[in-house]
Amino acid sequence: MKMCVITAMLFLVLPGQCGILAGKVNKHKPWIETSYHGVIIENMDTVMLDPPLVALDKDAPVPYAGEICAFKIHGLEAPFEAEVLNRTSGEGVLRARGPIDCEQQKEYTFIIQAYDCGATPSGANWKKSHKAVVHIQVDDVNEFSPVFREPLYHATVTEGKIYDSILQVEAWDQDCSPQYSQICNYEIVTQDTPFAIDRNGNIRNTERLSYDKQQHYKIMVTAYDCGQKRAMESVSVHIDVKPVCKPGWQGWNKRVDYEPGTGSKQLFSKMHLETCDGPLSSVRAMVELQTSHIGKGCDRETYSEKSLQKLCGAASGSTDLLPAPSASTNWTASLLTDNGRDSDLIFRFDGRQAANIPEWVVPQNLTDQFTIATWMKHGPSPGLRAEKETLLCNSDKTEMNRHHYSLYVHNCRLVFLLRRDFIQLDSFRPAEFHWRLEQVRSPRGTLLAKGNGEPR
Ligand SMILES: [Ca+2]
Ligand SMILES: [Ca+2]
Ligand SMILES: [Ca+2]
Repeated sequence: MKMCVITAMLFLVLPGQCGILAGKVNKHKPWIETSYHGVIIENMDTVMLDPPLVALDKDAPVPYAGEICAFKIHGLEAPFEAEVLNRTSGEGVLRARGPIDCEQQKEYTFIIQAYDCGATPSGANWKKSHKAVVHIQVDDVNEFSPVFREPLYHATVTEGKIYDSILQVEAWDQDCSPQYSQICNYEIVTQDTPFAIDRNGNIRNTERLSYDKQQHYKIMVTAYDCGQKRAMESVSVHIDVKPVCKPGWQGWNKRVDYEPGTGSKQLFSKMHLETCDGPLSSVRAMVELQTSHIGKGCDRETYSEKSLQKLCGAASGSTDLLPAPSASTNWTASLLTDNGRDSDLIFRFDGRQAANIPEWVVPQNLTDQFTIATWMKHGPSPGLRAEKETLLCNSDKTEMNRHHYSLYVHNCRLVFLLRRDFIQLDSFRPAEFHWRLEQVRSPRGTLLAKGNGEPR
């Protein structure tokens, strides 16, 4: 009897020699750790478990009873499954049943149990281990790029100021981890702007802005997550520059152009008083009008004769036919004058008197190119309408009946007569230039004529 027991024990420890007997006994349940910690990278299926998934069975190496047949997971919602890799060693693997999305769920906790293969090939009389807790953490993949919260940013700044922050832009990122979802950096994409942005999205100006120089800026800004993924689309930031409020009269121009004879004209129709919301006790305005002479025009009353010639484009080396009277220039001494100063003297001619300019002053023969510049205020004609009013005349010394050249007003025209071959006494070939000028017709107009024209 005692021998039989020993024999039976021998069969148990040597299952290969007596499979039938051994297969009927499954004494021990498998053993696993009490908890596991796993990590899975999102969108992958393999879970890295710590410690590794291994079930031990004290019945080993008895077939079935000492082998591991399954790991079962409890928790319907857990998208994981476990598979036995090696029944004898008890090694297993844990993997995802489908794609794991970190943005959906970052962690999973469930129960796992190991099952041995039972006492027989049919699996009868199997044993299961205790319940172990598995905690899975999903590792993030940087799938998403930053997106700005607003489609457009807008701010207004006052010129001349330096701001610490004009405005703050903000981007966000859909990834599940701080590393891949936090915004680590912002950047201004537009080149050469007077703005800078910090890592929190605060935009500041790097120099004082001038409303007169530029009233509007448009800059593009991008963002990076902490995984260095850049926003797919930059955002537009519009910055308007507002002028500093300057109290005073506004909406008027210093210069007003007025054409003589066009009737009355409102000078400051859009003028208003800007008080910049300051208190106002009384308003006193004084308007002073100055005739500012027409730019580069020939302004007889402001410029000296020399400056005038320059302005009118008269050639250098010109001859002043009506200089102020002096010891050497006495031919203007008897003329009526206004109260002008020496170089600005205005002579008055009434049709009865003239200045005889000495021969040495006047060119006898005008060259191919010459300019005659004259300024006059043409009063009402004292005589008949058809009478010639001569401004300048060079004639024969005797009789004075042949004009070599002459500038005169006749009817409504300014006429210049030129006879180039006056030395030949028998020939008479004058050329006449006629200008129909508005100034000549107007009795009070100002006359300015340059002696360049085509023979009529
Ligand atoms: Ca067992
Ligand atoms: Ca992700
Ligand atoms: Ca990201």
